[in-house]
Formats: sequence, C-alpha cells, structure tokens
Amino acid sequence: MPTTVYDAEGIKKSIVGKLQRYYGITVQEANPQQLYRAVASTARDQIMSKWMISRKKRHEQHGKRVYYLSVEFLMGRSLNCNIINLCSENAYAQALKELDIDLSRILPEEPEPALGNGGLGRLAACFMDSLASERLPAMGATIRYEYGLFRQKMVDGQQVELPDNWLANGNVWEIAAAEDTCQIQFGGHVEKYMEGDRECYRTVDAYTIDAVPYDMPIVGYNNECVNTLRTWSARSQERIDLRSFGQGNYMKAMEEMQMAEVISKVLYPEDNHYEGKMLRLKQHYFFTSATLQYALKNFKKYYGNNFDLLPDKCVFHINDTHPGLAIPEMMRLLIDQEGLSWEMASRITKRCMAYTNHTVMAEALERWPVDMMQQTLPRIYMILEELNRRLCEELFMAYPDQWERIGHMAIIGYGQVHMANLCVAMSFSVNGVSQLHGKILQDSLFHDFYLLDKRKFGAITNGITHRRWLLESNPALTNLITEAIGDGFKSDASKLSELAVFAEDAAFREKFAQVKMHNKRRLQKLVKERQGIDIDTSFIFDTQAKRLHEYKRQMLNALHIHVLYNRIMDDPSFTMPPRLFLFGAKAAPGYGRAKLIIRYINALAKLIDASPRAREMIKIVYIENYDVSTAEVLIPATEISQQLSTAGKEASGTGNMKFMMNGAVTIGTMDGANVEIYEQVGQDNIYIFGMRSEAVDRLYQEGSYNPMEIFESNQEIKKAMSQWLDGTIFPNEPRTMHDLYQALLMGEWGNMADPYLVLKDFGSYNLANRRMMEDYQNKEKWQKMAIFNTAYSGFFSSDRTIQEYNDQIWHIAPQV
Ligand code: 26W
Repeated sequence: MPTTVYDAEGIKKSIVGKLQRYYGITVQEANPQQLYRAVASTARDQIMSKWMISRKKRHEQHGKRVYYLSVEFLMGRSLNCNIINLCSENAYAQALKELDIDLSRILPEEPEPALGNGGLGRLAACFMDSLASERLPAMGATIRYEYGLFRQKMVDGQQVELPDNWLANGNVWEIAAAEDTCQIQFGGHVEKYMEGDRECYRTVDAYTIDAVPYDMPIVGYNNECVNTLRTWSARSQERIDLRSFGQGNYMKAMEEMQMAEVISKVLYPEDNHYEGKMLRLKQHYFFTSATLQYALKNFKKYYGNNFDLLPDKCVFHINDTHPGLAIPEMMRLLIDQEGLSWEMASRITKRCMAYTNHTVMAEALERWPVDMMQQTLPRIYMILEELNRRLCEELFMAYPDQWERIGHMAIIGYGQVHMANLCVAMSFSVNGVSQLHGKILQDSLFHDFYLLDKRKFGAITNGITHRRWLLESNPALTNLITEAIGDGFKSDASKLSELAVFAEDAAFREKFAQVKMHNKRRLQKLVKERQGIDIDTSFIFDTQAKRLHEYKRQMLNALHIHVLYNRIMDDPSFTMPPRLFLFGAKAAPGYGRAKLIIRYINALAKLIDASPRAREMIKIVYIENYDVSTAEVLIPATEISQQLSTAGKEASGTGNMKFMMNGAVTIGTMDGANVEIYEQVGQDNIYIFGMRSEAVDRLYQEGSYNPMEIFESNQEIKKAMSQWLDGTIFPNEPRTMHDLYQALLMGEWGNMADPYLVLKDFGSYNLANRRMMEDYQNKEKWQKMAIFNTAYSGFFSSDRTIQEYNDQIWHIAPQV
C-alpha cells in the first residue's frame, strides 16, 4: 500500500487535490471553510494510517486497555493540536505559506465540540491527550450529543441561551463504526424462566433503541499511539418505510423515531447540580451499556468465555457517578447473557471498576428515585436490589445494629438509589482529584466506607495537557521557553523547572513580559471583533473564568470591584494601578441566582464605564460564551488568576493550573489544587487569603456565623450592598438584587445566611488584593513571580496525572 508522504510538498499536493475533488475549485477560489476541510482532511489521512497500525499493534500485544467512561468530553477544536502532536507544525506552516493560506484564518472554521459543561468534561479531554502521549491503550466513551452546551449571548446584561448545533456541517474527525452498532433496552418487565435447574431472567416487552458508534482518533504526541474517543448516537429501530407511509402511519413512525433519538439530542447544562430527570437516566444507561457490550464483544473475540481474564484485559473508569450503571450492567451481561453465577459476576465486576469522585457538594450527588429506576431499567433495578441486600448484610457484620450508619451507606435507601454508594462499594479503587479533596472523601463523605477498606481510597491530583494549554494556545511563550531550555519540556513537562534560573536574567524577564504583551494584544483583538469593546493593554489583565456558581464566588470578586469603585468615587485622591477585570462564565439556564450575579457584573461594568474617573482605573469585560477556544486566548493574556472558591468546596480546579502555566499569578483560597499550587510556587509567588477548610467546617457546625455583624461593622460592604437596592446598580428595577441581598444577609427558606462566606472572607480578600497591587508596581518582582509560576507548573501536566492513575490503579503496559 503506498503511504502518502507528509512533507510540505505532500501536504500541498493533498490540499490542492482535495479542493479539486471535493469542490472542483482552486486554492484561490476556496473560502475559509473549504480550506479548513481540505487541510483537516489532509491531517486526517495522515492520522488514519497511524490509527490502523496502532490498533493492529494493540491486538498483537494482547495488553490491557482502559475504557474511560464519561458523560462529558469537552474536547475543543482538534486541527491545530493534531498537527502539533503529529510533529508536523513546520511542514504544514511551509505548505500553507507556499499556498498563501493563513492558518489562523482557517482554524476558527472548525466547530468546537462542546460536549461538556466544565471541569469534569475538560479533564476527560486532557486525559485522552495524555493517555495517547503516554502510549497507554485507551478508549474514551460518551454520548454523541447532537447539541452541545448552549452558546451564551448577553442581551441587556442578561444571559440568553442559544442552541449549539455543532454537527450542522458535519464533523471531519469522526467515522461511523456501524459494525459495532448494538441494542439498548428500556422499560418492559422481567420474567423468570428455568434453563435446566438454573433460574434465569429476561426482560420482555422492552423498547429497543440502536446505539451507533462514531469514532474520533486521539493522536499521541511524537509517538505511534492513536487511541479512540467513541461517541454513541441513539437511533430508532423504526426507520420510516413506504408501507407505513401508505397506511397513514407516517406521522406515528416519525414520532416514535424522534422519541428514541432524543436520547442523544442534547447535553444537560447543569454543572454541579443534580436533578432526577428520566431522560438523563436513559442517557447514562445508554452509553454505558453500549460501551460495555462492545468491550465484552471485543474481549470474547480474543479470549472466548474465559471471563476470569477480563480484569487483566479491561479496566472501566467511572468518571463521577454518571456512568455508575456500568456496575449493574456488567453484572447483567455476565449473568443473563454469559451465564455466570452471581458470585463469579460480582467478583469479576468489582475487579474491573474504578471510580473517581469530582464533587462533595450535596446537591450534586446523584440519587435516582426508586420507581423511576424500576420503570426505566427493571432488570438493572433487580440487580441493584440484590447488590444492596448483600452490601447491607456485610455492613451489618461490621456495624451491628447501627441502622442509621448502614442507611447512609446503602445503595438503596429512603426511596432512592444512591449512586456514590454503589460506586464506592463496587469499585476496587476510589479516588479524589486533589490531595485536600482525597482527604475530605476519607474524613467525611466516604468516612464509613474508608474505615472498612482503607486500601482502595486514594487521591490523584488533576492535571492539564500542556500540549493544548501551552504549546497550542501560547506559541510565543513556547518559543521563548524552547530558546531558553530546549524542547525537552514538550514531552516531559517537569523540565519546565529549568526555567526558574532565568528569573534572575533581566533580558529574559523582558522577553517574558513582551510575550505577555503580545498575548494581551491577541485578546484585545478578539474582544474588539467579538464584542466591539475596546480594552487597554496597559491595564492589568485580571481574570476569573469558570462556570458560574455561588461556591466559586464570582460574587466576592464583583463586590470587591464595587468597593473599589466607591473608593474612587468617594475619595478624589484615591488611585490604583489600572486594572481590567475579565469574567468568563456560563450559568446553568435554571440557576436563577447565578444569572443574577451575571446581571450584577454587567451592571457594574456599565456603572464604571459611565464615570470618566472610574474608567481610568477600572474596566470590566464579561467575555461572552466562554468555551475552550476562548480560554485558549484568554488564559495566555492573563496576569492575575482569580481562584476564590469557599475552602473545601472546589474538588480540585483545573483552570487554576492553566493560568499558572501561562505565567499568571494566583489570588486564591486554600482549596482544591490551589493548595498544591501554593506548595509548588511557595508563599512568595501566590496570594492566599480566606478561611481554611477545617475552619469553614467548624463554622458550619457551630452555626454561629452571622454575616449581618460584618455588614454592620464594615462600612464599605454596607455601602456597596445598600447600593444594590437603592437604584445605583439597577436604576430602572431597584428590586432586582433583592434575592441576593436576602440570601447573603438573612438566609431564605431556612437556609443559612451567606453559606459560601462571601462576607466572612471579604476582609482577607481585600488585604490580599492590596498586597498584590503593591507588588505589581514593582516590575522586576512581578516578572519573577510570573516566571516562577510557569517554571513550577510542570507538576500539573496531565501526563503526570495519568502516570499516577496507571501506577496506582490501572497497571496497563504502554504500547511498544
Ligand atoms: C448531575 C449533575 C452534575 C453535573 C456535573 C453533578 C456533578 C458534575 C461534575 C462532577 C461537576 C464538575 O465538573 N466537577 C469538577 O470536576 C473537576 C475535575 O475533577 C474539578 O477540577 C472541579 O473542582 C470540580 O468542580
């Protein structure tokens, strides 16, 4: 088979040829979309042949493979990252130059697959990059949502959601794997029957839906490994046929088809907030069952019915509880379809399943109503009942007569299926995503399980792929680093530490500052093009970008800006270094309070813009539709990274790591991975403020916190919050902020006032800001801090994270 050569000449030929064959046009005639397709499908050809070889090698090696099950994969665009991982940057640059094509104009033509909400989904995407780069055989599995996370628009300072029809023009990177289509059953009821003297179960009168897989290649960096991200699409079995059309059943057939296909229609936009919606339950079962069916089919091809071998060949990683139904589904497949005994099946299942928890927030923990589970998945529910019966029996031995304790640990209790308990009880490994989070799991959320089996609990600190978050998103810094320390850091991020000595080098510091300015200009251009707003690059760029949530405390940032504004207005002699506050955040569409916070930020922006004196020192820009591509421009331009979560609430955070790697200095609480950023950079290169998580817990337990006292004693807070209601912020609707005011000072519906301790931490945050602004004025000091942040960020590469998962949990041999 002739292999295509991918030097610049080969790339040029391929692009020209594709334009001719696909569209019958020349390079000069092609529009950016057509050029994008020609370039992307050239890279795809290059990847395809590697993919085939990689698959063949994996089969020959008979090794173990991880199936990473996640309801979200927030991948971002692929073309540029693929070119980088293929180590073909120079070849493409030269080819495109000779064809007079501007790569930066065609990259934005790729629709961004936004198949995720935030941290959990983006982590899964970073993991896919690192798995392939570490040559570990892996398949990611999720749903092929036809509509990804909504696009956000601001209208009159308020968030409006628009549908994200990302597949409208097709997707260059996926190929359908029709041969692996399988069937998923919902509803019906369970029937018992005998096979010899064995009791067997089958589901009858169920509704069957096809699951059709689409595969996306995941290219490892500078190696021969190409893994797969498999997305499952729901397809009705009732294709419309002419007969039913003739019989007047056309509309009915159409309706049934649509009912089935809604399963993969849209991504749920709630992040860290659980609602027991039947469609969501169906989504979770749909892609887990499909993935398990495929994995078993694949296993049997090589090892027949020797299921004892399964845990040596497959490990299923459950990314938060959403794919937790993998546990009873594996039991069902092994018992009902393969004829194994309950004991055999549960032993094997337990040795195959590993679970990562990503949140301790009570309102985010999945609990399904028993009757919904029973109706939707009757056989799965039966299995859950039996799992629960056996678990409770064991628990009773360990904790005799401690019914309340057992109730909290049970899989089924108080009319609900408790997914976290299922995952903890039935996995061989349970881990948190930062050291602090791991400790909280052991000490509180899963404490009673921890006491029973300490060995299976662990903590593995999250990471980010430095290929996307440094090489791809910050080429200027990448070049500067390469000039200084060579390019070893590209495959081994720990080498970034070699940069630290350059902090003492004045010429290097100057270049580092120039790179930051270059990236600030890049953001300036984007903000102008997308939102028509002018920003001044001499301002400090200060960013808080993450999902909008009360616990992340965008409110603390906003209230502080509000106070700064009042200082400027009240004191004609007050000055501060000019500071641009950037926000990027989507709010869940049904999360009213989060949407109010957006309105508050936008109203403040308007208020400040209206004052000639204030706008010399403060500017707020709310970046619309914060997504992966926007982050890639926003983060490299940022000088101050705001990581303000109430201590104990943010499991890890990963944005914090991206900012750090790009030379931003963090102002943050001792929460999640901020603690470890602090350990890496040392106390002189970070601004830590606020209560520690143990103190927060004590405060909750004592129940004595009264934010009203702070309100009454801190005149700056009092004035700002009073302006919420006196028409200063919302002149036309002075009652807009009433709910927030109430929630922070009085609490509502029996909830405690200010549960996220905005007022409690305000004073300490204010002081940290003051120190930071003083330091910023010392250019040399600030530049050193920025360099140290990049230099000590290597620990946060997801390559390190993946190595830890492999050493501690998966034990997979790298592909040779
Ligand atoms: C069912 C509703 C729902 C949806 C999403 C509940 C919980 C989630 C996710 C687990 C929320 C999430 O993304 N958690 C984030 O996971 C990141 C990756 O580990 C962490 O860095 C963040 O701290 C954590 O909030």
